[in-house]
Amino acid sequence: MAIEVTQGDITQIPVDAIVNAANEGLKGGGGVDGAIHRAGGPDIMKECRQIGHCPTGEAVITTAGELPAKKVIHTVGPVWNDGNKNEEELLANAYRNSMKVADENGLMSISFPNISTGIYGFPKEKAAQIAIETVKGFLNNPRRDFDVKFVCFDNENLEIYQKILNEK
Ligand code: AR6
Repeated sequence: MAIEVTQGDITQIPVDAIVNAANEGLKGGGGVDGAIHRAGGPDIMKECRQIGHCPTGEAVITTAGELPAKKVIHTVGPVWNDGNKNEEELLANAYRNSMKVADENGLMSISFPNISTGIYGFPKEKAAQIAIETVKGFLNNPRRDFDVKFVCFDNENLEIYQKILNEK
């Protein structure tokens, strides 16, 4: 088991599965979702349309199109409201269900963007704690041999992840 943090564009880093921070309609959008569809080409959207919908906290899988990956796992993080709308549990679900889909499909290396911390406004520090705890929990119980990369785009997230991972 390996967890690492790196900075960059998630569409450029080869792995088995790239996780997308999508919306419930799987309609594409800005942020990392836009970057994934742009770099991966139209086949990803074709499969998203066939699937149609993904509830917050769940995850679905499509082709990776032209991306350097076998599959894209689309998950939907929560929109941050005031913290009393179950946001923390829903974010944990998004990470856990993405890992579960990777596991079910035999995808052993997986990269995550910082789900919900862009347009959806989730506080970054809290989101990073949840992401790391949830992924570690999944990898340890039962023990599983995955390579997980947290791909940070902005410096703030990178520093937060480095701090948390170095502390533990
Ligand atoms: N590679 C890695 N991370 C990226 C990239 C990239 N190329 N581009 C942006 N990020 P966001 P959300 C980071 O807004 O908050 C979309 O419209 C970004 O800096 O992409 O979950 C969807 O369709 C931030 O840290 O996703 C949904 O409607 C992180 O990715 C909505 O946004 C997540 O920011 C989802 O919002």
